[in-house]
Amino acid sequence: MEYSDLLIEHHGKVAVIRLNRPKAMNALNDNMMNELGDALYKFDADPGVNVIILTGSDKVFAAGADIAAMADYGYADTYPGNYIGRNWEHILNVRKPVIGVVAGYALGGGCELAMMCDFLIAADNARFGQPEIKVGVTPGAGGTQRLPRAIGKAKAMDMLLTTRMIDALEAERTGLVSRVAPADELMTLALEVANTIAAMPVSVAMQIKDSVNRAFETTLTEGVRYERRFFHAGFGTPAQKEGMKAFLEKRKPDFEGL
Ligand code: CO8
Repeated sequence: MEYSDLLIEHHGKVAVIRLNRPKAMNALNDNMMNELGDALYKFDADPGVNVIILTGSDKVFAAGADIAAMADYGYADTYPGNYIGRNWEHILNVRKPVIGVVAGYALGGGCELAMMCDFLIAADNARFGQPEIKVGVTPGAGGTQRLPRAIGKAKAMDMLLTTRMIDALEAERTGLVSRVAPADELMTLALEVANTIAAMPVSVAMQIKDSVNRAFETTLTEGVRYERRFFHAGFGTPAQKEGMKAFLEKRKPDFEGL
């Protein structure tokens, strides 16, 4: 598939997907979300890729769903037409780690898409917000659910009801992003982090991702039981053999293809 709204780069075992509708502040529309799903599934299945970075430009990650595209929608286009559900959430099916790398605005659907990544690294110019109320709708892709889980109810309610944006430092302080870098060093840091993960056994990275996500869907006891199954099963894998042998032999492990 040729992409018109995405740019793709490869850096070793890291695939970078860049949202690219510069004239519309990377507003998310059907075509972009279809392309994004295609690229994500392709890299998830590619043995040459261990980690995926999802990013935008240095000015904007995404300024939300495309308001021009949806302004004239009626109910028939939304619930029966499965707006959002039809192509927005492919990212949630990706089993390899997906790092969201945010510079500039991540607003509305853009903030929701960022929150669907496994973790976020932000530039110091990043701004996160859920301004949907200002265009007369609620968030529709998880803003009212993932934001309070990420930063707590008080901050989330404030952002959702007043449309107040938070900057990168507040996002880091409240746990929405894991690291912040100066804007001109953002991709260097993101690739460093991604390459660190890419050098680990990809099968274990997938199991960790699966287990952490399970923590948000189940009880503590069931979550730990889920994790324990992966831990036990690990002893039947080459990754465990190589990892522990390398430690005892005081050498770097080689997890290539594991
Ligand atoms: N949709 C469509 N076009 C947009 C959007 C958008 N969300 N955001 C910006 N643009 C366009 C502008 O219309 C403008 O186009 P033009 O040059 O043709 O006039 C161009 O991008 C540049 O934008 P600005 O001139 O406004 O640039 P500024 O630097 O002055 O401001 C902002 C940047 C602050 C990002 C501002 O553009 C803005 O507030 N944008 C809208 C943010 C917003 O309200 N987002 C929420 C949208 S609703 C939503 O996301 C619902 C999510 C539910 C799930 C979605 C499923 C698909």
